[in-house]
Amino acid sequence: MDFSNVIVKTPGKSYTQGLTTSNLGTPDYEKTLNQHAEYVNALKRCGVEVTKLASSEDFPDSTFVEDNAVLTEEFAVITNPGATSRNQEKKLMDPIVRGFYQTIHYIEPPGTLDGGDVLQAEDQFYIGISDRTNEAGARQFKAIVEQFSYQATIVPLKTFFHLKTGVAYLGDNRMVVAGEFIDHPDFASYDKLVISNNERYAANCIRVNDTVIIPEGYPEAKHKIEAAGYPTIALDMSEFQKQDGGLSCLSLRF
Ligand code: CIR
Repeated sequence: MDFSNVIVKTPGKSYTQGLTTSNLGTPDYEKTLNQHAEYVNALKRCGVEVTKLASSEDFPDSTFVEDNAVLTEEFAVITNPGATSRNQEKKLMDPIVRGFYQTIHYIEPPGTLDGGDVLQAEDQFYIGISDRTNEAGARQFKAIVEQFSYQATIVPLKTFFHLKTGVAYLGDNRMVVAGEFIDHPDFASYDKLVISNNERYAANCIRVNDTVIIPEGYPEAKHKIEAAGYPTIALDMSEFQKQDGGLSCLSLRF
């Protein structure tokens, strides 16, 4: 989980009109910008170089850059995002990723794939099939990573929005799991930190170098992650949670 770079994107004013299923209300734009700035500060404290992209008003959800690409040590994949209003975000991300990578693969229609449905644990990928990622997209992604000697397992989702809404890899063979992933056979071989249902939003956390960044307000999750030996930084994520977003969605880490 060693990263030297991250890409983030400032939320535009249109962010408040983005996609959501949460019923938590409309985000406050000023508060959103402040929470995003705190997120960037936290990443810097973890020792990464931050590339900050300017906002794009045409794409209300484009601050959730994770869905546009999957970045590994050797290659990048530009996704084909599954939501119509988000699909062309990939065109904006492509030239940015080209600045960092020579080997770039693309998910092609009819395949769709959101980066939020891809979890990497060492040389193993998990690919969720969701409302955003279809089987054709998942199979394309699997074929790409297998060319580079990675393994990939396709995981059809039952209730979570994206795969990483409910599971995070912390390194050291350790997974943070919630909901349908707690007893999922695909994650049976990991040491699991189980997040209870009332704290399940905290399952979307990110390890960046030595630190685990977690959402603020989930004491049980914080305690379990710290007891496992990881220092944490807790961030107020209220305005991102309102748009179904979490900590992983807001950055590409590589
Ligand atoms: C969307 O519906 O696409 C955004 N409102 C939220 C995307 C969250 N991304 C993620 O979980 N990777």
